[in-house]
Amino acid sequence: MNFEPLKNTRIIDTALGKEVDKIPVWIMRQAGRYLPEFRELRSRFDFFTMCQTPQLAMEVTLMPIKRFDLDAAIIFSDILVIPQALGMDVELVSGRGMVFPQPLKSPMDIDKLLYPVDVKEKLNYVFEAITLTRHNLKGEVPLLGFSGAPWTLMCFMVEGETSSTKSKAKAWLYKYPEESKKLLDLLTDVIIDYLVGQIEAGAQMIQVFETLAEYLNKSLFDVYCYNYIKKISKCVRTKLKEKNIPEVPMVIFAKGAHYALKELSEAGYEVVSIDWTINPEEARKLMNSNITVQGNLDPCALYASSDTLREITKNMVQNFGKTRYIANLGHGIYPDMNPDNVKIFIDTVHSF
Ligand code: 1CP
Repeated sequence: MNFEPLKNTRIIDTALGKEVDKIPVWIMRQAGRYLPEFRELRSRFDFFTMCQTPQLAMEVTLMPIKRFDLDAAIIFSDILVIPQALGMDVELVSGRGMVFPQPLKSPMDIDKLLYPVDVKEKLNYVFEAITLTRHNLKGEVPLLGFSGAPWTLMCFMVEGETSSTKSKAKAWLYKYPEESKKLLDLLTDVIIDYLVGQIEAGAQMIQVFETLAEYLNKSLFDVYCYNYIKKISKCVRTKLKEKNIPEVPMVIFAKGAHYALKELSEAGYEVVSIDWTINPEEARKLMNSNITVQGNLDPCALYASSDTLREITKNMVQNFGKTRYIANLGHGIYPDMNPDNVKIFIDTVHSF
């Protein structure tokens, strides 16, 4: 595909445990609603139309790169494109968030999913967006791909709508353990093909979002989360080898899974991303030392005054230590945050 050579390799090098000149930094949800230029474009197009139109997805991906000294771009898309590829309707409804008009109401609904699915065909628009974006990045920074992890996707597919307890999805784990595993297995297989497709299309690093791990405990995590995220890292690498495509570093973000940090550091990912509720030093102690850690500024620290934000960011970097560390927020940035503070955060990280 003849992409230009990568000029900024900080984030890749750090993921692989190599020394770098400056601490790399990117921001979860950096390509979204807090940017006026995004809101302008979004006022003219439906959200999923934007995801499905490679030219628009590319433009949004580049927006934060044009503004800030970021060390990575992340492809503009959403984790819910997988349920869509499986035949489910998903709508972004103003004031309600993501809505599935027909969620999975009982395990019998699993058979209604369009599975097996030809990921190459159904999600080709994401692959095209990745290739187009790689060309337009001209090697400035690496391009990250991503996917939701099985439990998080299952949660959305069963809940159908924002819920504070996730009790419908959790009820499945207690009432229908075997059927839940069937669904998680199916999602795992789709995710593996989806990630391999993204890497084939030009993604240079991959993040797996298990955002809803915080609703599990260790025993549920062991059965309904861990095996699947391990299978993803293992099978993605095996499939890449079979296709003679070089491996890329992989990041796992299992939000709230402090009860399983050691296991996460042994799940076959180069990087473990941690949320803001755990102290970096503590987290490192719990994990294998050969892992790179990403995180973990409380997103709300971006509401602080410039001086306070600089102070908090400095403390965070010191707490992580400068090696095997990728700076980020502990979760995605919120729509009402000030882009000027994003700049302060990034520049403070780079000033070390
Ligand atoms: O205009 C709008 O309102 C759209 C807002 C928006 C955006 C910009 C949504 C709706 N998704 C996205 C993009 C997106 N989603 C990215 C793009 C790249 C980037 O990071 O800049 C990524 C990585 C995601 C991932 C994602 N989507 C996650 C996992 C990460 C996380 O933050 O926890 C989740 C849970 C979603 C679902 C989702 N997408 C959008 C909404 C409102 C939601 C949450 C729904 C809910 O919690 O009820």
